[in-house]
Amino acid sequence: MATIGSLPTPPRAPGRVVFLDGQNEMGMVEVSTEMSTAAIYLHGAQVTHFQKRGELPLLFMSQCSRFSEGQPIRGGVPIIFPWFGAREGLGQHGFARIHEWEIKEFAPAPDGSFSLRFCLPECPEASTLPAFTADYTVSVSDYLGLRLTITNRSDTVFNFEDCLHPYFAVGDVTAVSISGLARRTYLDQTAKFALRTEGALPIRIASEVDRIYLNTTDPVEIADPRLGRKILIEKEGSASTVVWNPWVAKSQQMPDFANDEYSRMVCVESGNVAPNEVALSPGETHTLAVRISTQTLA
Ligand code: TA6
Repeated sequence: MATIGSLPTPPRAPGRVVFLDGQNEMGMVEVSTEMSTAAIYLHGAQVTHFQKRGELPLLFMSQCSRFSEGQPIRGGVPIIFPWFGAREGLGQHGFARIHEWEIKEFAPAPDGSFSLRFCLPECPEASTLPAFTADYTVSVSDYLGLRLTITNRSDTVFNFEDCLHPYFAVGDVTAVSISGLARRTYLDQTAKFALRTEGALPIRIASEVDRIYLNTTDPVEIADPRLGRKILIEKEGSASTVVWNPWVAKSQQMPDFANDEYSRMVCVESGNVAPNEVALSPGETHTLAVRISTQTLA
């Protein structure tokens, strides 16, 4: 893999990797290949754009998103680590998504795709945790590949939650159906984490949905008849899947999200949450891998 310092110019590959200032002069990388384009902010190592050539963008980005220190970007794929949800006196969803990651390597592949590796530098919030390293690899191809690798560098067990939290762009959320979670049990965050069981039919969205499906390693598919596409989310190293749409009331409570944007997005997230949290032994490594691809909806 090439390293940034060793290449005076972007690699002579069919595609291009360009480093530039994005919104609010935040550092970002734009990747273009023959198959797709992508954009990744160093802030949170957050993929904010992915688009296969000839298709509409895969990911939703709020028009009201903040791009500022200490604030998460509202859209794309936030990295949720080392905890999911609220923690007394601490930020929602951990701190990985509000710090600037370092880009360590990028490499073109013979098939014209690119992979870029980021790492999370030392940060104050980590001082109370067992020593760890966090690496994140993004593969830009005719699919979007994401791999979050956590290594326990301490001599104690490191318990953490992780979740890759993509906001998918959809034509009309009330028209999509989500399959792959039939009969799974879930924690219903709209009902004080009540434990419920999903039915046999694909999930439809007609109100706020905020569900942590447990003990599921299956792929999930979003069928979007408005945009005429299916989004397939395959995963490894993940026992939880989260499905979220804020619907009307929650949208109005989010300052970095427009009131009507709920109809154009849905989150299907892959991770290890709540009882599925990871207990990583000293010296061990855990990888959460997600592969997101699209097909035309026949
Ligand atoms: O996606 C599940 C969830 O935990 C929802 O409850 C909602 O809070 C969402 O994450 C977004 O969280 P954020 O902190 O980015 O507003």
